[in-house]
Amino acid sequence: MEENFLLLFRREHPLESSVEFMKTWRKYDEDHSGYIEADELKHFLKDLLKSFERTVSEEQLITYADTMLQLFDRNKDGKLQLSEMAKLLPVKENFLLRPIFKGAKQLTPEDINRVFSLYDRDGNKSIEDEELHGFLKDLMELVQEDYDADDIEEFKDILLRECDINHDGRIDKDELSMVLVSFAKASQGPGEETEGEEQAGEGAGHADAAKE
Ligand SMILES: [Ca+2]
Ligand SMILES: [Ca+2]
Ligand SMILES: [Ca+2]
Ligand SMILES: [Ca+2]
Repeated sequence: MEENFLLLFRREHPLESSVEFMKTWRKYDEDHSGYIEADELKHFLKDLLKSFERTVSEEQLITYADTMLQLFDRNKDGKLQLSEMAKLLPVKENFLLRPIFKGAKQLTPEDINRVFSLYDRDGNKSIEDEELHGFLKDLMELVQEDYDADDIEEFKDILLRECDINHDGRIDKDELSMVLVSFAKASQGPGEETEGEEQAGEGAGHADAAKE
């Protein structure tokens, strides 16, 4: 039965990384609505089956798309958001879930290099477009289970505002290193060395006065 084939496929052929996932997402969200609607899901399933030399009738495809929606459309709005599609099309590994990122003080330059090359798939020394979206998706998955395309965009704005030092809309290695270090710090939770940001800037006039 093709439905079973499709479900098996997910388990046996996970995508290499979230970068590939975001490429696939962009390809099949044909109207850029931020969701995979039933029609788009049909195209995805059709191509998937075709890549295994299986051709199916239009009617069958509609049935499969329907089944997949029933299984993965958790909030029942009739379309797949990013986090729902991520369940249908899993990736091998979320690199950021590796233990080194959990309370890691000791992120080495090698760790940073490794993470960087995992996301910089085209090797042009920066993380951009789908690479950046893949990175954001992995980060997002660490903090919340349900998320959609808007969440990723919002998150992207925040990340770039904080970490895109040279304002080119991409993340280079130094910038990534900043993200990872601050992220590792945050996931350590409160404890040693909380650098409290105590009312910085308030009453700047006093500073001069205090300085004899
Ligand atoms: Ca769409
Ligand atoms: Ca949904
Ligand atoms: Ca790149
Ligand atoms: Ca940059």
